[in-house]
Amino acid sequence: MRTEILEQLEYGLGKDPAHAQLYDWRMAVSLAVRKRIMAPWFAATRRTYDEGLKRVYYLSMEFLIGRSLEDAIMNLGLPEVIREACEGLGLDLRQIELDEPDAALGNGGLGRLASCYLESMSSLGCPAHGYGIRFEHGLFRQSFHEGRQIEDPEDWLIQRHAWEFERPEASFHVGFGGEVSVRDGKAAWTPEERVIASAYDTPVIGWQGRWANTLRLWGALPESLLDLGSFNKGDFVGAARPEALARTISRVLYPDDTTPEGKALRLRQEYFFTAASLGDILRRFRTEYDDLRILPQKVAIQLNDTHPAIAGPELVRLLHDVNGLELDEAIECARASLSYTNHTLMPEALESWPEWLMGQLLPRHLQLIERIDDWHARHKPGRKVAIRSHGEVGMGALSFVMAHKVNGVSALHTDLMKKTVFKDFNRLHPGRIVNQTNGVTPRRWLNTCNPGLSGLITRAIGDGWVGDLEKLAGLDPFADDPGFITDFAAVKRANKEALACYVKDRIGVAIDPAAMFDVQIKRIHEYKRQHLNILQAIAHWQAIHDNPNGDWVPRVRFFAGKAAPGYVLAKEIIHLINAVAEVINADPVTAPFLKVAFLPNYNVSLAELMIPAADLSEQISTAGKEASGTGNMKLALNGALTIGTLDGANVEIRERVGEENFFTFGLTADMVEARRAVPDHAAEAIRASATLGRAIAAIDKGAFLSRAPHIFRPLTSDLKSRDYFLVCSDFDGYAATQRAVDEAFREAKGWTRMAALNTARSGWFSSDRAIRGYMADIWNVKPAM
Ligand code: F58
Repeated sequence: MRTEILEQLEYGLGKDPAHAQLYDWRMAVSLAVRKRIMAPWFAATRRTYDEGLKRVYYLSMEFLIGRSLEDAIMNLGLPEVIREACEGLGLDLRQIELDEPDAALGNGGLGRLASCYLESMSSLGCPAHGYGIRFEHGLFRQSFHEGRQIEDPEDWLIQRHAWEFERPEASFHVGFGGEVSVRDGKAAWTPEERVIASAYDTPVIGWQGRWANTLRLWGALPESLLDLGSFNKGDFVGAARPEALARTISRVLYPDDTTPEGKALRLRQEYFFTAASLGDILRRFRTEYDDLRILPQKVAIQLNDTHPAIAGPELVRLLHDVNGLELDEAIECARASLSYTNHTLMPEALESWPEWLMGQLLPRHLQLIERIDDWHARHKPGRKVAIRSHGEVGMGALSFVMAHKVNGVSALHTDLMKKTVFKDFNRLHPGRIVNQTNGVTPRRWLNTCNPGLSGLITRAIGDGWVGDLEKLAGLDPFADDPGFITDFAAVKRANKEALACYVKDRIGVAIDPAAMFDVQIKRIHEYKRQHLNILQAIAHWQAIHDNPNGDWVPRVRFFAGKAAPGYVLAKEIIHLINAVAEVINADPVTAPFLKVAFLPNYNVSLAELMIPAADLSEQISTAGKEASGTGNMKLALNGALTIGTLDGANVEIRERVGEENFFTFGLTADMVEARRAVPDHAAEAIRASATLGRAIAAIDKGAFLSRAPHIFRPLTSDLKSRDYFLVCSDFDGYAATQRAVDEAFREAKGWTRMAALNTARSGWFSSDRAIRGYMADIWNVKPAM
């Protein structure tokens, strides 16, 4: 391995070892590791062809990958070999691993789920491709200036990406605009404009290196790089226009779509990667089979949310317009191949496109959507559901109609889907909606990120759990083994010390690793209610002040997460948390008992540091709003206890870990609507809770930003009036439950026992289990291993 690394450095990168920098060594090590992936990768592809195996295609606008080197080393079983080789070369492997930038081609849970699922498909030997966009700039970099969020562009591709293979030979022309004409009774679309989708492949190696699938990301290029006419006239900027326009499509993840230009770009991105992926899927299919009607027997295409929903009409176009299948046959064939995962019930997040925009960019698709609506109405006459209505194309409805299975991501979410957004569709198509509760890969989210706990588990029950997480159940009896509990607590303590060092280093706040580490890490959103958490922190701080000699349980309240750049209230929540943190962290009276730390730039790598160090996991969304959550699973798996509402997968986590090992509070999904209907529910809740009233009053009086007390007014007045997410109504229940958490934490042994039981009973939340569910219930695919 040492020779291999040197060879990569010298001959692959052209670098003299005497002058190599950390980046060069990281590239050399990565390329040496990557080489070991080639044999299983080729073998998997060959087997899939040789045995005519059915393939899964996972279409996702987002893949939140994080770093890859450590994951690859672990899955290939190479940690010892690489460590020794690095030592022999005088290199620190950890330092090399940490030098890798995160690939952050996603916003949050949805994108991270896609990455966990790709890893599980490889680990299980499910023949699959992931398809997405190779964004040049991933999710923005977050920093704070005077407590406010600042966004800077992220530039992970400034350095060479070690894991990808450019495939200029695999490219597709993707059209936009233009006209539809009828020739010989057949519709033909002549786009006005075309861009090239060019492929970049990354192998995804599974556990124990036995199988590897491909993540194929598309980059956008112009058909012609330069407008030579303009160039020769001296208009150099104009000459580069075609290139700039085309490349914009794969430039930035989820651009601001509040402007008409932004909205059109998003639709272009969606069609761009969907069309290229379907083109590629049919090309591959045609190398093996002639009859497109057997497509559903050989191909399962999963739509990760509605972002690739245009796949429905695009596949119909390819089958009907281009390949001559009858329209009904084309629709049936497409439907039998497609399935759709819904990740949200929030009406504002359900995509729809104005017909005029779709007609402009994708005229043939708009026509086909009308035909699909007609076809649907013919099959279900007299029903009022339609994809097109009020001048808009509903992408949820389109996905539903064009999928043979539609799934939710937790039991509660699936149930609510049937009762709310897809109520009418569900009545028309009973049985189409199924549930697949989310899962997370145990390789990254326990084995790799928490080596201390992994080692302890392996010493207790062997190492089979990494490939079969339900084996963690074998830990249950160890929860009553004092030696195991002592070791479990020692591992947690060491992880907390590591995080404490990072916090001191990064934001200069000194924290005590003996304190309870209370973490809320996720996107900042009103429904996730970070403001409920900080309000209770304020109340807690005030209570300590009232009685500084009280027997308080020391706590550090951690926050991390990004707000969408255009989401004003979410950014205000960040500002408030930072302002509160500044005051509390500077208060000598409360210092022994309370600190608040908002860590900037939350990403996969920071999650890998925070999750193993957490004692308490905050999962406090308004019931009915969080589709599932996956951070909740990662935290429970790593031995954090949850304080949570009965929302998303919290419900299933609680069922499995036991309600006595879970802190539940708050309105249930059934109660939420009724509560919202109570006139002045917020004012009533504030009147009933002196603690809450006092906390809000402190914000209003400028206790946290004396120079500009009005700054948080929009937030507090919303809380006092509309309070759509019922922060006030849930406050007292939350505060009381936090006191119960404190009491439990005092009993260190009892707490660790509960933590260990959370780990032991979280095995079901593996993405391997989830993927087996998709394979059996949706894709009809058998594992190749
Ligand atoms: C998340 N959705 C859900 N959307 O909120 C979460 O409950 C669930 O666990 C997770 O999906 C996986 O199923 C989510 O992350 C997004 O990131 C959107 C992507 C498109 C732009 C707007 C955000």
